[in-house]
Amino acid sequence: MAGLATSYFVAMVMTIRESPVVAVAELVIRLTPGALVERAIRVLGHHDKTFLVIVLLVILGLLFAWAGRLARRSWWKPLTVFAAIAGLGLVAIAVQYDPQLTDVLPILVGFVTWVVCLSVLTDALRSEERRAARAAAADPGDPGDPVEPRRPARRGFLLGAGLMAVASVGVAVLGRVLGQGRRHVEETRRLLRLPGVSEPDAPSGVSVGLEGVTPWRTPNDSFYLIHTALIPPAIEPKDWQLRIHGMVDREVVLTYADLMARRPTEAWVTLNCVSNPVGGLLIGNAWWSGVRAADLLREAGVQDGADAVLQTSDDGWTCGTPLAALTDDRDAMLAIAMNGQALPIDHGFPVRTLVPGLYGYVSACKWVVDWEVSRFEDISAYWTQRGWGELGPVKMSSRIDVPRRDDEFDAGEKRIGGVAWAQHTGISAVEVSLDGGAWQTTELGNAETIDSWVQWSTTLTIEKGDHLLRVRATDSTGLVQTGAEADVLPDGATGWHEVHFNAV
Ligand SMILES: Nc1nc2c(c(=O)[nH]1)N[C@H]1C(S)=C(S)[C@@H](COP(=O)(O)O)O[C@H]1N2
Ligand SMILES: [Mo]
Repeated sequence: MAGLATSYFVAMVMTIRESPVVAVAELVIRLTPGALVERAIRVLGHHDKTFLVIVLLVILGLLFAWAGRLARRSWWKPLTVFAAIAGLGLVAIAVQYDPQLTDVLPILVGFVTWVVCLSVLTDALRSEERRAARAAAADPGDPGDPVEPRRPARRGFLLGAGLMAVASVGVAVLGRVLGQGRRHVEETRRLLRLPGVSEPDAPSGVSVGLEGVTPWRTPNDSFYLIHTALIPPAIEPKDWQLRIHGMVDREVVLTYADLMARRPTEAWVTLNCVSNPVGGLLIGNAWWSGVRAADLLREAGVQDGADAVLQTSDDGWTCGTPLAALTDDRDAMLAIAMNGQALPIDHGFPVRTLVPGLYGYVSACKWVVDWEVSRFEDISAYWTQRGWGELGPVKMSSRIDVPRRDDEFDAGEKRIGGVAWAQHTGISAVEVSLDGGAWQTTELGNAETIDSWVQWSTTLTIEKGDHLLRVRATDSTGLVQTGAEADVLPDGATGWHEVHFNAV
């Protein structure tokens, strides 16, 4: 019970999913022949899932009882039973729609709870059993029935089990109460209609049409996620406010309704993480809709001498953003939508900041609630306190998506491709070099804006054997991407992405 309760708690509080037991019920429904499911629905109406969950709980209860009996003689046999149950839960979670890494947490926490509670409750009893067995072996006249455990051990067990039962109910009820807020926010988010927010398809010509090259537009559910908060804040739009204060003439307080009432500014923008290694995947491109930061700051009246805005998230995370990047013509925004949908909770619902050309850690504050106009010398922010650079402009880079590392394919003509970005400057060329040979130009997909990545591709004739492919970009000012390797710390990686592959 305790393990079910803690896993339910974690699922309720940290995710927007049901408990793992429900995932197993859904798996059972999926694996049941359609005709049988239909008949069950006819008999049970729409309580079929509830019914199935109750059946599962009864089965679990029997398995737990059996594991408890096994615990009399062995510590590892019951653990195997629990591990098998947890394994089933993992399978059920892995096959559900859009599984996330955090969805595994309820299972882990539940399993650890089982291990700990089982050992706390049964260790003393097991040594009693062994004592009784020894006594029986020493005295052949003894009928061999297990002796009643000594009273302290028994009393301890009953007390422990009782406490755990009470705590389990408490944990489950608490999870339900806390989880409801989060689910309500998700429901509100799903039903939001945002006036003026559009949902365009990727513009024509941006794709080079090569399978294996990352899609030009990154869908919300596969967009990379980075945040320090263990549990992303769930904020009702009606409770959200942004306070703009500090070195301003007039303090401004904005509500979500205020943002919705303004005509949104919209743009394709690529978001980069400073921790993205050369060739890495911590980058995505989306259609963002929101309100121009420059307009808001003008309304507040920024005072002379200010050069930074200290942004604070509802979760306490902070970042210092260069004021110039928020007020120049790049249309930095308070974003409310991503690819035409209200921001997903994990991506900062209801409101986050988005600044083309700056790494996320200095600019893209999710669940943003406070802007303090200030000076860099007077502020310190989450990552800059930890040794990361203050300004955080995105460095030009390029990546090979096809072929993948250690791919093997037939020698001959081979189409290759990938992506490149020089955010807020623009890419003018992408070149590749095979086995250290001369740099050859590639064809670029349409560059819809200088703030998004571009796709590149070309066809190479490849001979049998091992090969090394390198890529480098040139930006619109003529600057060629450096091959000098730098680590992601303190302000972003540099170097050429290279891929080994084999032609047969
Ligand atoms: N509140 C908050 N906002 C944050 C962060 C964070 O840890 N907390 N991480 C930042 C970093 S380092 C990046 S790269 C981007 C990632 O945004 P995404 O998770 O929507 O892709 O968010 C930024 N905004
Ligand atoms: Mo990041």
